[in-house]
Amino acid sequence: MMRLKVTFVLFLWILPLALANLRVGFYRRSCPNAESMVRAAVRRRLTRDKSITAALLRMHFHDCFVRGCDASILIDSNRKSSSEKDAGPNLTVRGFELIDEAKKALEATCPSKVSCADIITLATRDAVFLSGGPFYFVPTGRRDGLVSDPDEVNLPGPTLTVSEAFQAFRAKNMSMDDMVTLLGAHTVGVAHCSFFLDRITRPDPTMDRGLAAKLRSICGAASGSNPDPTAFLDQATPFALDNQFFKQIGLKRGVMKIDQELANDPLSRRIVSGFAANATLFRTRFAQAMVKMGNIQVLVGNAGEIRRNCRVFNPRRRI
Ligand code: HEM
Ligand SMILES: *[C@@H]1O[C@H](CO)[C@@H](O)[C@H](O)[C@H]1NC(C)=O
Ligand SMILES: *[C@@H]1O[C@H](CO)[C@@H](O)[C@H](O)[C@H]1NC(C)=O
Ligand SMILES: CC(=O)N[C@H]1CO[C@H](CO)[C@@H](O)[C@@H]1O
Repeated sequence: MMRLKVTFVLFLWILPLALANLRVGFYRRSCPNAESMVRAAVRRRLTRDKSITAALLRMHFHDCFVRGCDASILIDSNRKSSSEKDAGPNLTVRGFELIDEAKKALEATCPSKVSCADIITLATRDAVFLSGGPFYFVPTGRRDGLVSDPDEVNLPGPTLTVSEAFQAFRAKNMSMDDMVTLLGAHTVGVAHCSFFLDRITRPDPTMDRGLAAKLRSICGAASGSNPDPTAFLDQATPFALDNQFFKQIGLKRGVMKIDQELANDPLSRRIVSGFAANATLFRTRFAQAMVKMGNIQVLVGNAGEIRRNCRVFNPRRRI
């Protein structure tokens, strides 16, 4: 009797913990091909659009930093209510069609099983690997959120100092090392001139002169049809997930202020030089930090829902 009671109490205590955790291979039984189907969609897109890796990384970051990794970023606004997509910093998040494509394939094979939040996480993992970055196992089992509110979007901006930017990361239990590592995602992709114009319109001693001249020419070509041109964030290998970003900022070739600050600020510069000197170290840490970011405030168990269409909440069931 005593034994039974102890086991029972132990069981009650362990059960919520087990449910509350993501785990690698969550869909092994419910949808065995889930991960390979997501990978196929990413691979197809990458063959014609190398920029999708950057799009997914940014989407994943913006998703996880608003209300946790719950696919709130995917909700379309409608006449009745606006969503995160309407908030300023969303501006240029892209790649939504790729998530739709993967979701469509998954719904055809295993309806209502695989969350949109997990699709973002898996697609980002695959794009990172297919762009030369590390492969890592990602825990899955996230559920999709029921809220997407533009007023909750409060992401760090590119003109912050390192310590200001760190407030946003610390609020998510991420360390300075995690933040510097994750900003290494700026080794792929682009920024619009409006995000760094202040650094090239007046002399900025923290920027390499050659880069400043190049950026002035890119941004000076703005026109009616292209009012806000873009420049690569990594001047050396803009489509490769490598440690070049850290080498470039060491040469004053950071495009946005926050990027350059990482190399200059005593809070972060040793981490930067460590990554610049050791590509393996960056790969290892990047994989770890991505998994950690993907675990921020996730919904699990019976919380939230598995959206059927990533852009809209499921219709409420009538009781
Ligand atoms: C302090 C933190 C961060 C700030 C202030 C920041 C800011 C920005 C800004 C302003 C852009 C340019 C957007 C545009 O012009 O379209 C950008 C691009 C990008 N960001 Fe960040 N970011 C931060 C952290 C991160 C993190 C943690 C990741 C992912 C792990 C990330 C991934 C990217 C990528 C891949 C791009 C290129 C997007 C593209 O080419 O479409 N960023 N970021
Ligand atoms: C950060 O960790 C603390 C202590 O473990 C916890 O209470 C809090 O909910 C965590 N915050 C996030 C955003 O995960
Ligand atoms: C680079 O980092 C890896 C991974 O942490 C480590 O094992 C290795 O010793 C480092 N190499 C050098 C030259 O410091
Ligand atoms: C992708 C997307 O939906 N972007 C939106 C971001 O917010 C602006 C401003 O509200 C909208 O015009 C964009 O359509």
